[in-house]
Amino acid sequence: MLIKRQPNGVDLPFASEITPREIFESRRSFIQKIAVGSIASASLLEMASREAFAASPAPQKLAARQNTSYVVLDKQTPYEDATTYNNYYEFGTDKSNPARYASALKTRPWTVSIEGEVKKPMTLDIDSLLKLAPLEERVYRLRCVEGWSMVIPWVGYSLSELIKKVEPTSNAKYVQFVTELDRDAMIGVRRRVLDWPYTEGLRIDEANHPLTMLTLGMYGEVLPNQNGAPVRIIVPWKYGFKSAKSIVKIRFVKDQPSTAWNSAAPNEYGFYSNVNPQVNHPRWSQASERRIGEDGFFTKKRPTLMFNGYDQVASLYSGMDLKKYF
Ligand SMILES: Nc1nc2c(c(=O)[nH]1)N[C@H]1C(S)=C(S)[C@@H](COP(=O)(O)O)O[C@H]1N2
Ligand SMILES: [Mo]
Repeated sequence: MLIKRQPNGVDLPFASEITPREIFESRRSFIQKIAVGSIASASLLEMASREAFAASPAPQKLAARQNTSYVVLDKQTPYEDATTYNNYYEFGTDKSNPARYASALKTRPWTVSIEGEVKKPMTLDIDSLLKLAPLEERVYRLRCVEGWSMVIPWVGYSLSELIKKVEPTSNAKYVQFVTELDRDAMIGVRRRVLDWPYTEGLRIDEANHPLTMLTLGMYGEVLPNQNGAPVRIIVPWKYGFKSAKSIVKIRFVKDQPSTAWNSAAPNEYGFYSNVNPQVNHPRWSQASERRIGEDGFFTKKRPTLMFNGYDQVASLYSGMDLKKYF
């Protein structure tokens, strides 16, 4: 078996050799399997049991009242799919990598600093963020630019609740989200796939739209690390990459901020990145999508909806050519 020796001295098998499903099997059956010898090496056995513990900590409940104004009626994506098929490039570019490696990230203590064009800059820890506004459950569609989507019950509140506390100045035209960069915990940042730390941005009216959610949990529990613990943003009418994970800084700025994907490939990923079936990605169509968890060989793709079906945001873009501002 191929073992990659990590600089921190931990042996990691190549990602492709253990499937995400195995990680989420109960610790008992996982360890039983090791006992019957399907994984032979002693150091790997130790590593695997350690990882099995780390990957399934006791889930921490997060009570929230469902806000029925923000619930799509599509069938919810099974928890296992939503937590094992992820994009979080700081932990590797394979969909199964974040579930395997993100447990290395320490999500407490954690602070988010809110700065720039605001009258009241502040630094808030996670407990303060949990208390800042009543927690709501909202069931949102999220569509990745790659052509797949999920339906997830998120826990949090409108980002506007936080924005009004810091009192943006009249110069605050945009908001930039800067995410965590932990070179020890994040094995994916050893390769310069993107400019680290991962950054994203919104126009101030997009950030203030009630749909835009400061998110601390999902499925009634705190966010799993692979889904962006301890705090992320969810912008359901935009492609998934706008929904930055593990945020440490929110900057209010005058000019359109740089964002990781836009800097990496400006012709493929625009600043706006509204879900739009009429604007194809240069390398593929955006007209349809596959819903994770319900895809089989004969499953038909779903048509992709303008703004991912969130028509209430259309007025934010009236008068804009959305082919130009893609
Ligand atoms: N920090 C960070 N945030 C990120 C990403 C990332 O690589 N790093 N990937 C984005 C992409 S491309 C998608 S589709 C969503 C996926 O969120 P999910 O794994 O919770 O479904 O997270 C987004 N947020
Ligand atoms: Mo994505």
